[in-house]
Amino acid sequence: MSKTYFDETHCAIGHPKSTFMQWMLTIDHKRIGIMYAAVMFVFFFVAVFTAFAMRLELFAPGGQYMDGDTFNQAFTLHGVIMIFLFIIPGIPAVFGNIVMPLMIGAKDVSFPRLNWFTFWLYIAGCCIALASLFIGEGVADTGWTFYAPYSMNTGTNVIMALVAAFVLGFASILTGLNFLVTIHRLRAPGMTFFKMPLFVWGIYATAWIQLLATPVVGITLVLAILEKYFGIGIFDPAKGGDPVLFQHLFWIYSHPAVYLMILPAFGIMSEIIPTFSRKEVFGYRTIALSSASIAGIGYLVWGHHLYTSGMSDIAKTVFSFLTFFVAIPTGVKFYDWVATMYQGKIVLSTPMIWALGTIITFAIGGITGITITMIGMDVHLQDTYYTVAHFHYAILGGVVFLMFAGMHYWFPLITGKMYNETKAKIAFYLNFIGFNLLWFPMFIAGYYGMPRRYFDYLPEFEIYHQISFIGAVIFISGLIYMFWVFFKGWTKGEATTPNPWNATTLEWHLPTSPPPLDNHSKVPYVDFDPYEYKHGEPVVKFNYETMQRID
Ligand code: HEM
Ligand SMILES: [Cu+2]
Repeated sequence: MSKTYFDETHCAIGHPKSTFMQWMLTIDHKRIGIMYAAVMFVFFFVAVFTAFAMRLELFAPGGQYMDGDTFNQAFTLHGVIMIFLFIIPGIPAVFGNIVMPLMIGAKDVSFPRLNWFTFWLYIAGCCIALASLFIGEGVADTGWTFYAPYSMNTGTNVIMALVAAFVLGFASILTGLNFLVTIHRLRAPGMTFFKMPLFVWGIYATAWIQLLATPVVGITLVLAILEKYFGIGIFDPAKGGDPVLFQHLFWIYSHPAVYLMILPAFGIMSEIIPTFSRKEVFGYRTIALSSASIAGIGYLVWGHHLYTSGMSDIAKTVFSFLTFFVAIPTGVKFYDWVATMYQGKIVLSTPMIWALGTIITFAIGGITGITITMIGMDVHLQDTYYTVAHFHYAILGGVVFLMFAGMHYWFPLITGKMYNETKAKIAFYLNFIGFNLLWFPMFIAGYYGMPRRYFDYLPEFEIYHQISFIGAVIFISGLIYMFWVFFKGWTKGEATTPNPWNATTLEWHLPTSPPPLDNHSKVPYVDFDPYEYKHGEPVVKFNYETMQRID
């Protein structure tokens, strides 16, 4: 058995003997991706824990065991962790790192040392965020959007949270830069842009957003810090500033950031659907180009977050109009996925049922998004639980679910082992049922006027919160169970072959599973499309040692 990337690694400094230091200093893209995953999921569970604390408080009207101030801190902590520490780095940091270079036949990313530095910058950002819990007057209570003027006036430790977000933003920019250069420079010979796997397209479109949009939020956060310390009067109306300006600057980044989360997730969907339909993907070019156009349109629609903040009617109308356009390329992708499955040899393995489930949940998230794109509807639904349900359907039922789909899909590649299929499916159904029970009632509660960010409510909303609570218990059990199944699979699972799914893209044509340190034994020559199937069988076959085609 030849050595895998678990046995040996390249390090940023020297050749440490201890395994621990080898991991700390590793510049191998696969190991760095695993490190990101480990840290991110720890934070994910911390945020799930604060969410559960909120659901427990909301179980009945009136205060149960926390006061309003604590509740404000709980949802801020939940939102900041989920958004800045977990889902923005999310799929690019984990699967962009682990599989993107493998998919284009590269030995690593273009700048492996920068990749190492970026990971530690991310850790630094996380540490600053954590420190804000213990230093000063407690966690920020502003919500994850840090809206002025409240964030300028509250006594809580907003500054540190802003600095953390700034550092994390830097890490995001550097990741994007590294991936852009990698995709441009390190593709295997013969692999033109339109021969790249669709996940690589997703990462590519995302990387541009990371590079071009993140600096805007960086500057905004710096302005907020200056305002708070020196009172320079940018956002504070008492000093001639404009609080709505903060919202504009904030959403100019944060709306594209939503696509930064979802585009790589769509990329995962576009890998799984053809693999488990054993069919060439339908409309390859339209999927690829729709990622690019979503990334572009995403810059023009931030105003839909400000319908109720005071904007001219013309501005509102234009933003509403433009927002609808995002639905077009998104719809194109959905139709392409469904058309890919049509007359395919569908295999219902766990990654595929996650993908199919996500088509449902993300569609609900997307369609309810369209409803609040309409100005009149939004005036009614803004800051209600309808909106909370909408974004949880989109982010949790879209991005996070597809991340889970990807974890099942690439699990054999990363670990060389297989999880228990039946148990993994049970975990899926727990998650799927729990999730819908958790969030669907909130559309109704929000529609009837249950406001968000409130720790108390009128008795008529009780039933929705109670159903939601039961959903949360099932969902969180499902999450824990799923990670348990992964853990068991990794430690005790059966060994797999390099290509257990009969997939066609390059990351499945490695000499060993898990992959060796330097990935493919030879640089492959790519004179084929990414998803070539004939009669349900992959067309291109490789000799994994020489990387020569043998079909
Ligand atoms: C176990 C699953 C989850 C539960 C039970 C949950 C629950 C909640 C609750 C109760 C709120 C407060 C709503 C309000 O009063 O306005 C909330 C807010 C929020 N959640 Fe989640 N959530 C979960 C997962 C996620 C995930 C995966 C993300 C994103 C990756 C996320 C992002 C957010 C954001 C951004 C807010 C708004 C925070 C704010 O208003 O500042 N949540 N969630
Ligand atoms: Cu938006």
